[in-house]
Amino acid sequence: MGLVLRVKGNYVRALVDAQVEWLALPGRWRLTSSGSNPVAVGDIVGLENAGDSFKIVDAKARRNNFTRRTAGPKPAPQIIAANLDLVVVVAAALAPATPFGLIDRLLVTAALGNAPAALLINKIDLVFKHQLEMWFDNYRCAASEILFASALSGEGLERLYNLIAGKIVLFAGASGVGKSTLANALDPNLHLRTAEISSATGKGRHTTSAVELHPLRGGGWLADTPGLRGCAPWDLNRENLQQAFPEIARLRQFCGFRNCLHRYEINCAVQAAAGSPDLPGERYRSYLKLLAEIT
Ligand SMILES: Nc1nc2c(ncn2[C@@H]2O[C@H](COP(=O)(O)OP(=O)(O)O)[C@@H](O)[C@H]2O)c(=O)[nH]1
Ligand SMILES: [Mg+2]
Ligand SMILES: [Zn+2]
Repeated sequence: MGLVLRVKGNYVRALVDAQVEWLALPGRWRLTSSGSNPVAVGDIVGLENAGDSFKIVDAKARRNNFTRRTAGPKPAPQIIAANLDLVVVVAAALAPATPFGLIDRLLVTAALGNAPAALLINKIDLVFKHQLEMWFDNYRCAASEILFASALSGEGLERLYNLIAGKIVLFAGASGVGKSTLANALDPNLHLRTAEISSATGKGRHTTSAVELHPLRGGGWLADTPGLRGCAPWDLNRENLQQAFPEIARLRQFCGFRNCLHRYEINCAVQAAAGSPDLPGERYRSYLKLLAEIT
């Protein structure tokens, strides 16, 4: 068996018996009419001996996945990674501050793929402590864990390290939030490329080209993703969207109508709670936006 660390064209880099090998994809996997990737980072592939190398014969069913929908007229699932112990949605407190909407999209994508998610607010060295409260107020119910850190000052890194040690972890977030800098701070052996924020646009530049699992000192694997500027969750529908918002999943049982979508229906417990600590206004707005995108 092999753990897929990286996918490049018709080849994968895989960990086989504690060795890293490049393996060719089976011919029948190369052409998929759906446009979906047949093998993803984090997949476990079955192998056969083939001379001095190995041949991929199959792939184990995925335990979970982090999959977005490609843009364009023929949307297809783009599996960014699979079999994750944790998705860390990385956001920046400033420079540039990550919009709530993108964080919510990433959290929903993780939930739809059945992957556990935590939220990490990086660059806290750039703001005052009291400015962090809004993140906590907004995401208290939404993420299993909210961490605050600074890759520059080192604050919060120990807690992050303890959370991800020994796990297969994906850092998901926009470019420029500090994913690569955080990874390097956690493990100085990684030497991932980092970028200055463009002074012209205030946005991060693309430096990470492909998703790749890197070994962490002390055990575990960390995938640093290319910046996800947008993220349309794959396979979103009216039912799983409500499940992906824990606040709404909890409140909906009190709505007057069983199939209430919490927009303008009467006797709606969700609308009634919107703006309260049970359902922060920004979270409710994200729900409505995502709901409007479902056709
Ligand atoms: N002030 C501050 N800057 C940071 C922090 N983490 C990363 N940066 C800077 O943010 C920029 C983008 O970082 P990078 O790791 O390339 O972001 P990525 O695109 O998410 O991988 C770089 O200039 C980093 O030095 C932090 O905690 N505090
Ligand atoms: Mg990066
Ligand atoms: Zn309702």
